[in-house]
Amino acid sequence: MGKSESPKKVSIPETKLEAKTVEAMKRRAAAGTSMKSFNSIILKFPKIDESLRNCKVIFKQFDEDSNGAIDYEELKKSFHKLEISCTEEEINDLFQACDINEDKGIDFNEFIVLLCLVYLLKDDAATLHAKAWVGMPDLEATFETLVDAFVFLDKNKDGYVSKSEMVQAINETTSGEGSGQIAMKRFEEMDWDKNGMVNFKEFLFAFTSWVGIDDNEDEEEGGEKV
Ligand SMILES: [Ca+2]
Ligand SMILES: [Ca+2]
Ligand SMILES: [Ca+2]
Repeated sequence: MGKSESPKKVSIPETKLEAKTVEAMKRRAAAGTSMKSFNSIILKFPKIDESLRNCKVIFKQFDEDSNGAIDYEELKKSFHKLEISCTEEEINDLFQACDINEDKGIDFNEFIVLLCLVYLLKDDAATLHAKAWVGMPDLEATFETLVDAFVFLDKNKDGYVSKSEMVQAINETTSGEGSGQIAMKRFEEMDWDKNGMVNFKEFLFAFTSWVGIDDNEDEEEGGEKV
């Protein structure tokens, strides 16, 4: 468990990466969202699903030794090869943040989240035209949709989605009984650390499970299909 990590500060965003994510998200929020309702997000699920599955191609490129996980060295090399400009520290932060099960490898789910974070954070022309996205035109649109969806939910634009924001987003469009309950359930799924706030990373992880990326793998536990 005990990895040599920089000492944690006890300030609000847990890591530098999270602070940067929040900053980037606020910038995006200032530009507004094209989402009109929670339902419009749901309607995009199939498209997102398909597009994210296609990331498998990129994943395989990164996973040089084909062991089903991207280790730190593989990540570093691939970023370099794809001309994604990140400092060693940034790559390390991304790796730590996305290696949720702490097995020192980035599996496919974790990889999707990592890529999307890169997309959000590296918001400059150089990276946007990096080779990573070449041949995957849908991917950019998909990441954009995910950012857009988050911005839609984050009503007060502070870079986090709170429980009440989630409820508000859903109630705005759906007027049926029980929709509030669904909102709660969705929210609780997202809020891993149960602090009442969902950051973009948590949101992405929830998304990767909602759209059922795992389903096409050989082993399937409890099959949470939508
Ligand atoms: Ca590997
Ligand atoms: Ca992992
Ligand atoms: Ca918020």
